[in-house]
Formats: sequence, C-alpha cells, structure tokens
Amino acid sequence: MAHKLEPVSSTAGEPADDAGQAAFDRIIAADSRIEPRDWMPAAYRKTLVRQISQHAHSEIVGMQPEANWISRAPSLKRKAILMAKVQDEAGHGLYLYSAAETLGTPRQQLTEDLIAGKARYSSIFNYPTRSWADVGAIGWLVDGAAICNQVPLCRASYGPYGRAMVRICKEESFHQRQGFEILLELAQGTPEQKQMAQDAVNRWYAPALMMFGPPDDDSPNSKQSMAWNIKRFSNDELRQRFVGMMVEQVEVLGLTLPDDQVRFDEESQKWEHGPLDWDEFKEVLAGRGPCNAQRLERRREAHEDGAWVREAAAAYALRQRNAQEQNEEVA
Ligand code: BYC
Repeated sequence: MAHKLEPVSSTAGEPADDAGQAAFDRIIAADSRIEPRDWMPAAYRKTLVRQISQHAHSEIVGMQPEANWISRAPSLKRKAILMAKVQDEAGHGLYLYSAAETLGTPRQQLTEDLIAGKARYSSIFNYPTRSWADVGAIGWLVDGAAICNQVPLCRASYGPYGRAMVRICKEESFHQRQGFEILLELAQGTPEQKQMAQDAVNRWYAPALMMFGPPDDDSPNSKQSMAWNIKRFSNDELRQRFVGMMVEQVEVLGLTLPDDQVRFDEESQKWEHGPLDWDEFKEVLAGRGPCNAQRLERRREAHEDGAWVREAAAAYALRQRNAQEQNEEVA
C-alpha cells in the first residue's frame, strides 16, 4: 500500500479538551513550541492563520512594486540583484503559505481570499515606486522595518512559523543592505541623484513606520498574541526601536529623515517620532490606498496566467503517485 501523507485537520484536537488545554498552557508557560499535531485552542489557530496568511500575501504582493523596476534597473548588475531579491520574496511567500497549511488551511483557499479582496496584506505595498531610488528606499526602510518586526517572530510559539522566520530574516538582511547600498550610491552621486534618494526616503518613511500596525491602544490583537508568545513586543515598541536604528543609518547615508520630532527620550529610554496619519492607514486598509486596486488586479491576472502551471504540476504529481503505487504493488 502506498504511504500517503495524512492531511492535518483544521479542527485537530478541538473543540475544548481539558488535558489538551493544560498541555498547551504548559508549553506556552515554558516558552516552548507548539507543533502542528499538538492540541491548540481554536482561537490560537485562527490568530496564526490570520497573521501567517497576511504575512504570506504581503510577500507575494510585495514583489510587485519592485518587479516594476527590473526592466529599468540602471545596470545589468542591479538588474540581477533585483531579480534575485524579488525571487526571494516569492520564496518567503511559499514558506509562509506552507506554515499556514500546517494549521489546516489550504493555500488555494488563502489565495482565493486574496484575489477576492477578502484578505489583508501589508499596507506598505499599496504605495507606488516612482523612481529607481524607491527600490533603494524599499530595501532600506521596508525590509529594515520587516527585519525589526520579524526577528522577534523567529521565537514565535508556533514551530513552523518561527522556523520559517529564521530563514526569511537571513535573506531580509541582505535585502536591506542592497537597499542601503543603492541609496548610498545615489546620495554620493550628482545633486540630482542625491535629491532623488532624499525624495524616496521622504515618501517611504511614514508608510514604513505604519507597517508595525496601529498604535498599541488601537491594536485589538496585540495583548492576546503576546500572551500566546506569538508577538514578543508591541507595535509601538518595535516602531520606536526601528526609528532608533534609522536615525543612526541615515547619518551614514548623508540624508535626513522627514521627521523633525525624532528624539531619544531619556526618561522612557525610547525613541519618539512625530505623529503619523492613521486616517491614511485606515484608508489603505479599507482598500482605498494609491495602488490597492492595481495590486489586486495584477495578482488576479498572475493567478489566471499561472493556471496552466498549477494544472501541469498537479498532473505530474498524479502521474508520479500512480507510478509509485504500481511499483509498490509489483514489489
Ligand atoms: N498593513 O491588532 P493589530 C515584507 C491590521 S512583508 C495591513 O495590531 P496584529 C516584504 C491587522 O492585520 C511585511 N494591515 O494586529 C515583502 C489587524 O486586522 P485584522 C509583512 C495591518 O496582527 C516583500 C488590524 O490591522 N509583515 O516585509 O496584532 C518585499 C489591527 O492590528 C497592518 C508581516 O506581516 C499593516 N501594516 O499586528 C519587501 C509581519 N498592521 O487581521 C518586504 C507579521 C495591522 O484583525 N505580522 N494591520 O483584520 C505581524 O507582525 C502583525 O500581524 C502586525 C499587526 C504587527 C502587522
């Protein structure tokens, strides 16, 4: 008989199970890891599917603003680097969809939710990339924010998510350096190039700060996610930490942050920044950002264009499985 992988049930161990709950509580209290076949509360599973799938969608939609510049990158070297980076993002999406699948939610369903406009992805990818310097600003600020947010997620209590994040963070650190290096080269170039770099930083700074999510007092999910050791720090804590990192790095670039209220508060030992436009954030989340419609339309087209690849891969997998079963029967 052929060995078949058993699908992980989305309701494995649920509903309520006192022994399962006690074991789950012990694992969380010991700061250890929950694995796919462990019992877990339905709300924990739901929160993880929500966060991991949003994260996966962000990686996939996030390919678009940068891919937009592959054909216009200023040299063959820059083109090759950018192509590799965009491919890395596709890989990140795949690790994350796989992690979400271990919770019993098929990738097909997640993709359908995305293209139907029912799923969230990071607000940041609804802004346009107007110049080559924007590719640098995305690498430096957006990947920088992603690293700041994602390094603590390597310790997330759900094993497949934490392990996926380890690999993703390693690749993100290269991405950030390539963005920094693009900006550095522009900042040390002609006055026009330097201005282009500054203009990109000016436009991407606030949206990058908003990537960390709403302020803590307006973040309904943080408290429970922190109690479950999914999130390790609050949205504001990570945002403040990120601002501190950027303050140091922007000096090396010879550029400035478009925020004259950035300062280190000695009393709280935290970085403070100027106000952010949370109405704009809400508009973007509601689907009314500068590029929401375009991003979703492109994602839909790509999904339709890729139908033949999925069909071919499924037919190939079926043929392989049949051949393996026949071999096992003969043996
Ligand atoms: N954009 O209670 P909160 C990348 C939603 S990919 C959109 O604080 P939570 C890259 C939030 O989902 C970067 N929505 O939520 C890729 C919630 O809505 P629902 C992606 C946002 O989950 C390619 C509501 O607002 N990174 O770096 O505790 C190229 C209330 O928020 C956003 C991740 O996904 C946002 N910015 O905290 C280059 C990291 N912020 O679901 C780079 C993993 C909040 O209740 N995710 N919302 O309807 C997380 O760490 C957390 O989910 C968040 C939000 C910090 C984002």
